[in-house]
Amino acid sequence: MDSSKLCSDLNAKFPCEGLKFASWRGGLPAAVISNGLCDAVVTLHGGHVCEFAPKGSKPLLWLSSKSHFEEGKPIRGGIPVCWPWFGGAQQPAHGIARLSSWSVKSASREADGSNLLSLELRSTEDSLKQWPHQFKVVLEVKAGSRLEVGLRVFNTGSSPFSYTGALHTYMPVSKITDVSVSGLEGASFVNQLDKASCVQQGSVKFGFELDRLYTDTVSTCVVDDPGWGRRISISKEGSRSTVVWNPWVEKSARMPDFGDEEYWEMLCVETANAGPDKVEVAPGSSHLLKTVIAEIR
Ligand code: TA6
Repeated sequence: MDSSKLCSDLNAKFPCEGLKFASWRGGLPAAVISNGLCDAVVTLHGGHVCEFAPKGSKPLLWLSSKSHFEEGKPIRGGIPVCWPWFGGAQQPAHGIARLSSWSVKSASREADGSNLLSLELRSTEDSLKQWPHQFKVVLEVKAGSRLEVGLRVFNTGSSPFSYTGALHTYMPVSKITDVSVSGLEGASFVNQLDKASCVQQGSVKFGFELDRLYTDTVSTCVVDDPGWGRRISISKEGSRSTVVWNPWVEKSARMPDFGDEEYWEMLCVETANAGPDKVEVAPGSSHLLKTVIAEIR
């Protein structure tokens, strides 16, 4: 269906103050939110929270200037939904959810002035060929003075399944070598570049390719950005692993949808179920992975 026709049908079906469906970048149908507390954009492609900025603040999410905005390709930035696998060991990398077209389940304005949007993805004959399990996944986005994103995975089949995944959050920073990430002090991590097992000493600092899977941690992380005089907290539920990533020089140059110099202005702190933090869901049960991103005032 043509994007503008779909959006007008969605606006008729889900009338909602502060939230309108519209054709966004690349013509992708998206929920465009502007509710006095924040501005945000969520595309149906990938169930992808692309933009979020509290009113009067710089954005808390980062998008590459080189990102694709088309079916079949992941969006580079925002919060990619990595599911039902995390990483590139299986193709497509980071799973099928971020390449799928999600449907709208509900849209509402909450009493606190925020907007609540629920998107849904269900198993299909095609998805069963890529991942042989029946599922329903609901992405719940609460956009207000802070951003809450929950990924609830339901097992709608008759046998247990297990998966890995992440809410792969990209955030803007003033200058990567001037910022740090706290909250992971003393946590064990696997360096994804050489698979070495390490323990985090002090806060995480940047100045080289950094790709770390922190295991057995439920901590809230804080990005401390003195250049912009701000701190961003990333708290979580349903997750015992956190991934921190900055591609630095060579990896940036290898990614066609990432500017060669963009590593200076971004980092990822990802709320994950990755590595040993694999999730098993029994038939009829569900698991919630949730991240809350807020500016610390
Ligand atoms: O979360 C870090 C990571 O796994 C990196 O290894 C890098 O591959 C990044 O994800 C982006 O993956 P993508 O498939 O989106 O290019």
